[in-house]
Amino acid sequence: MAIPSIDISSADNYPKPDGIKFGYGTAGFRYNANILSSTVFRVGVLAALRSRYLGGKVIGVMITASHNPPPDNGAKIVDPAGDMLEEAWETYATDLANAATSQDLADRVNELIKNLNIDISTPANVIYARDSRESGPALVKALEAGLKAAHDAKSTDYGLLTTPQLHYLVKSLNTLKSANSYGVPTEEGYYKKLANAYKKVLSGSEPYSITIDAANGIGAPKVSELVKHLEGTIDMTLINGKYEDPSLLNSSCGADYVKTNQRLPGGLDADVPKLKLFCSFDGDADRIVFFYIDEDGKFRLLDGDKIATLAASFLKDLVQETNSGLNIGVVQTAYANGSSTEYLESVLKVPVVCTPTGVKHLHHAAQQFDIGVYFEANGHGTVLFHPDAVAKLQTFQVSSPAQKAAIDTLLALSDLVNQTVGDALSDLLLVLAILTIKRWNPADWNQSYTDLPNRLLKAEVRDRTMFKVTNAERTLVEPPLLQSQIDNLVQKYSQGRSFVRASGTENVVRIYAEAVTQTLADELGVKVSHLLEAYK
Ligand code: G16
Repeated sequence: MAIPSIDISSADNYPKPDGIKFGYGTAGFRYNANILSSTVFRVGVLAALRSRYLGGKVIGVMITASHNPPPDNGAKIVDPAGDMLEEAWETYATDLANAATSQDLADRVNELIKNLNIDISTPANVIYARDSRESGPALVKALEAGLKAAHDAKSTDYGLLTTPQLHYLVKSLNTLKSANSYGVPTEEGYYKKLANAYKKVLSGSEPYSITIDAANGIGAPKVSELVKHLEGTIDMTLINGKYEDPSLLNSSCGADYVKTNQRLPGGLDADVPKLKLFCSFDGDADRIVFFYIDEDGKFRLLDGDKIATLAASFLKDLVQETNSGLNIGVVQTAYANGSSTEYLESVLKVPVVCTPTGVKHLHHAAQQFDIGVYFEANGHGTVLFHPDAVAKLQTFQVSSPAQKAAIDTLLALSDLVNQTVGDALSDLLLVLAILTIKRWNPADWNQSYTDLPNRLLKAEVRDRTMFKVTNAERTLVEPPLLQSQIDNLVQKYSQGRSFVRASGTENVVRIYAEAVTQTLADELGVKVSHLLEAYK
């Protein structure tokens, strides 16, 4: 039987800009919004094909550029389980985004339909949402045009959401009325699930006090909504909550700013109380980092590594209490501070896996454990509870009240964390729950290990695609000789470590350096970045 082709002549309204090669990067397409509409149209077409290919499962599309500055935007596709798009399909996305003309695009689409044997009469189902960027509404129009062109895919606009909320909805819709239903597939259902789990974990405890820097992004109204459902179990103050003014997004505030600059975000008084807990979200609230001012008045960062170690240590104690034999592992990237890895392996005795940057890589590695904790140092991460591990806990024959309490807490935590992707709101509650139970202030949390001083820098180069890496991004294979030049520098520094990799979200190359003192880490970072001047 001949496979019917589809007509996407409306792509003419969204011509591809000349001279640009689009790539599906670390977290989807991410560019200046002015050049993105052709790509977003094609993302609509591909999302509809992906849904049909999977028999009509719900696929998500998020219009966001997360931590990037206000003029940027992006699009990423969410797979039915709420995780990131399967890697083979990233290649198809890049291929469609680079079709030069509408005819070329139609040919590539029809070829994909043929090669993958996609039945285009299968109803497609795509849901989408956007962050608070000014360019969002226009890009949503381009997406809708792409969905319509792809044989009128059924689609639902969820308006303004955080990225993790869209991931939650995709998974909840696909598991609706099934034995492993993930949650009620509404925004309200999301808040209720998190709030109920938090209240269960912390019944009767004093509310923890926290000030949240929402990066002037969509996390601001959404965390306020969540707090209403928490009914006084959290004492929250919000700063940088002006999401209605998109020009302020991520500007001198937010998780990326605080992590990279290792300083307080704008919007705080100079006279910040000591030992009080703060946190920063990024622009679409899929990342979170915490911080405080210590007794000597020094800024202290509690980043993704500190969240991972806090969670792993707490979960390990609980698992031991259950006597269930479940295993726990932690997944990190090359950006993980050397001290955190050392602490996990030597003190907590937890296995650590290192993957390339990007939640998609960490997520898959974490699925190999009964309980997999994954966090990038930048604060992007979550905890995965393997379905078999949850089933084991649910049916476990308990022999003591302590064992039962530990099992109940673990099960409540599996509801508290958004297991589809890193989620600033859910991670916030996870951390507050642990700190409350342990009765820890931020300094107690921070004392588990001392970060090796480090520096993160960016450099603009003429073509970042020439930087090819291996060994979970810790070693450059191209350009030739650059890695040996870096190695020569690193060996001169006590506890020195440095690597260079191309960003998959910004048009820069990132440089990470670590050494025994801050002065030396800064110096190593600057020297490595000087090596990159040859590639400008
Ligand atoms: C995205 C990814 C993260 C990654 C970050 C930076 O975060 O989801 O996994 O760490 O980009 O990636 P790169 O170094 O390749 O630019 P977000 O919060 O911007 O979506």
